[in-house]
Amino acid sequence: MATKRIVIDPVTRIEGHLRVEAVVEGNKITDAISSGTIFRGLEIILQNRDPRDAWAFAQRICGVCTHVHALASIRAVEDALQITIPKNANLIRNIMSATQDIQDHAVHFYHLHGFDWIDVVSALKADPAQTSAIAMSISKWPLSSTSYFTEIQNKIKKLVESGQLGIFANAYWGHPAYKLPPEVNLLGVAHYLEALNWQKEIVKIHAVFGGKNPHPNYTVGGVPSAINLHSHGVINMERLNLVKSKIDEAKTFIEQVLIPDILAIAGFYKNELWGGGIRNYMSYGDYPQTSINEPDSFLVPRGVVLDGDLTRVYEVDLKDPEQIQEFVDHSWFRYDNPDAGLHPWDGKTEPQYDGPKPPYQYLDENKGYSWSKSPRWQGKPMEVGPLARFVVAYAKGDEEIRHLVDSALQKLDLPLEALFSTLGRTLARALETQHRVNLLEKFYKDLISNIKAGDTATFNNEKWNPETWPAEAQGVGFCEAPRGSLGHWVKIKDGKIANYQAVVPTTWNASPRDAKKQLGAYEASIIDTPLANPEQPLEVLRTIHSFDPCIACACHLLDPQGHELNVVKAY
Ligand code: NFE
Ligand code: MG
Repeated sequence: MATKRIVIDPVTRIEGHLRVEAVVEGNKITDAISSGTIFRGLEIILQNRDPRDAWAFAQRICGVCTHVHALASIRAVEDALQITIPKNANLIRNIMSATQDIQDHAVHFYHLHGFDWIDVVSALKADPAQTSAIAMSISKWPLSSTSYFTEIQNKIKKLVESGQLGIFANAYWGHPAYKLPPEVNLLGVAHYLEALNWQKEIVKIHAVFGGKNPHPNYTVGGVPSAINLHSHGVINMERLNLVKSKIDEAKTFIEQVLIPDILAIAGFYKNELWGGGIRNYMSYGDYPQTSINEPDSFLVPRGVVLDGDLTRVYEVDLKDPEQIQEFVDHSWFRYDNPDAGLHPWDGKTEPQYDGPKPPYQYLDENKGYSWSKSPRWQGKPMEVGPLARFVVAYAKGDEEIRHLVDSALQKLDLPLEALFSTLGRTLARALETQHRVNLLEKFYKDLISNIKAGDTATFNNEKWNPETWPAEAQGVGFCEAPRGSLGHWVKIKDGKIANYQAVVPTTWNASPRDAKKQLGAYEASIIDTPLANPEQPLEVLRTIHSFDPCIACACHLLDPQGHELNVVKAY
């Protein structure tokens, strides 16, 4: 059968530059490569700096997951220097993380991924009265009248008639793989616009505790937020009440808009259960109730599930040199031994581009083809992210996750196996917002009762002076970022950073092949995907987007020449 090679470059509605090439036989994908096409070098920039400053540089790895790199960085330094943090600091960090997850997931669902499923142009054909009836049948969200949806439809009409689609440009409108009736498409567009407004409200929680968003402030030893309930200029009762009001708003939005939407939309796509890929899932775990050093206290559990087998969960040890390693034999980096993996404490960032000279037609999968490395756990490729966290938690018997998953699948009349798919990944991310808003309520309550009991400490300065540090130390800091397991490994020597490596969620998922030719999670996930129209590979975009790619994070490495790759091509 004749084969074709499709190139999508750049994949849009993501952060950064991702290129995907897929080999198509007939209308099925038989091979794929995923390439991160930017280099920035943040790990090099961190060398020789004061470890207490590392978070501020590391945080600039990304502007989407704006807080997690700061958190992983300070946790790494605290691990190296054995610094413990006050209870309030742990609670506030958990509140910051849950806030980040909710905002990032909602933006992904509506703004980065929604239009893979919702056809804006079809919404013009909708009967607003029917949209209103559907909206009222699935939710008590007040913005649901016929006149409201008519107004939204008129807005879209004006845009389409102007010929300038603006935020709605660059999509395969009218593609046969769109399955929603016009009325549900109209509902989706309305909520796209509402979510755009709402997402800026939830991040005010970051501004309260971290001064601003994106990139809230942090500090090694705690959080930089002084608490005094009766004082101006610090965290007081008025600020905490604002936080509570944003948590309440988020809960209403998630329960009345986001969750009903995902269930309604998934109902029309539930027969499309491809996109599972490697079915190895990993979570480092996060949301410690006591300390990050006590994984048993994590409210998002740690573990690995292999090949979708929910009967067994493997332990993960981030300090074991055999467990987590990065390979570069298909990346544009140099190791002394190109086939060996390096644990991040001994990791190297030495760029060595040996790809084709731009402009080029195709990359060569037998050579280097990405600025992303290939991380592996025990030599195996892993998927990380909301679905991975859900699979691990489900396998470990986490009751809340089991309830969330079982009730959603029951409503959709789908078996558990359906989770291992593009749809399952998108469903898990949406359901995770419900889990996180429940956590937000809990952490907020715990914070208030701890403060009311008289504990206002937020910072531990015992080891602030570098003279108290050992001559050499090493640590690892981790968290569960919106896109998955994130780790920063630091080595400190004579008060300065001697080595720094970040292995981020998108590096796991977007990774190229390794020395054993095992595909990364994106690559494996699109194999066997049927394409309705290979000239318009919407199904590929759906699956790749379902991971919520962030190439700025994955490559954390700028292309000094600024390669001209910003053309979407489909051969
Ligand atoms: Ni730039 Fe990130 C997240 C991290 S990478 S978005 O979430 O870490 O996947
Ligand atoms: Mg790295």
